[in-house]
Amino acid sequence: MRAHIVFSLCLALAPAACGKSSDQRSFTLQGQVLSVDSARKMVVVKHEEIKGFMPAMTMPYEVQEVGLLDGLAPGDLINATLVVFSNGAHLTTVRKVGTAPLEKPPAEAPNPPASSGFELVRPGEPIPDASFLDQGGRKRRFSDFKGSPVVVTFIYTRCPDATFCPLMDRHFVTLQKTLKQDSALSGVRLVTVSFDPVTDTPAVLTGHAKSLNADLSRWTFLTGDRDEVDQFASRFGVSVTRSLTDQRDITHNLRTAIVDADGRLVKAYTGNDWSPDQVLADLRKLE
Ligand SMILES: [Cu+2]
Repeated sequence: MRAHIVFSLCLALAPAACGKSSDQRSFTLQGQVLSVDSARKMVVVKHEEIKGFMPAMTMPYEVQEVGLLDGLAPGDLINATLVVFSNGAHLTTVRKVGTAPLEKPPAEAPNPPASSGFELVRPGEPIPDASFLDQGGRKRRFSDFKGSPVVVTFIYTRCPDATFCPLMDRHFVTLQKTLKQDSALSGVRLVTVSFDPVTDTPAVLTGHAKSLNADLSRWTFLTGDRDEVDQFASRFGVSVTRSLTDQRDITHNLRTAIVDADGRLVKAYTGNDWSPDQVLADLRKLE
């Protein structure tokens, strides 16, 4: 959260210097490479606890330069530098220190598509299913939305930075308005997923929906089991880290995505610089 605020100030004052801000935080990340995706500058790492920052987990990480992935292969053990800034994180150094057998070689994995469960979904691929609770406390599965195109975003209601989660909310308010007026888009659903289930209970989400004048016949707010939400969100490229001492102290990036009526990813927007008009134009191309 602190990082959010620093980043916004920094954007306003000195955009060019932003990347070099001394307020960004660096951590040493040690782990094993599970997969490498040079086209997207991504590497999935199963890593140890990062003291004071995040527990051990498996997650996709972006690298600062694609060259950092040269020669890396699944199974490699690495020491890397993770730099966390407001709208995400990336690896700035990657050093191979060994190799070890992968726990589950892809060939023996139980599911033929052989994913670690955390790999990014690409356009055209089906969105994984997950179960949630909606703002009314009802059990919902993401697959329940099949049959309608969905615009989905990830937020938490306590986000203090007006250019992050609250901006996603405002964009969705704008989308809701147009979707209502444009009969060609009347079937489109909006889904906002909270990655802060500790705070964002169904009751809190109901209040949040009210404050946004959300039309609940079109716009659904979801919360759920933290790990399940995290895993679902990570498939869209969302990374969420919570302070070890306070689960509500959250650092996160942003992803907003269009999912078609068959439940396949159409497009994912990164960060906070997409506009409702862009999303509407992409929705109109669907049919
Ligand atoms: Cu936020």
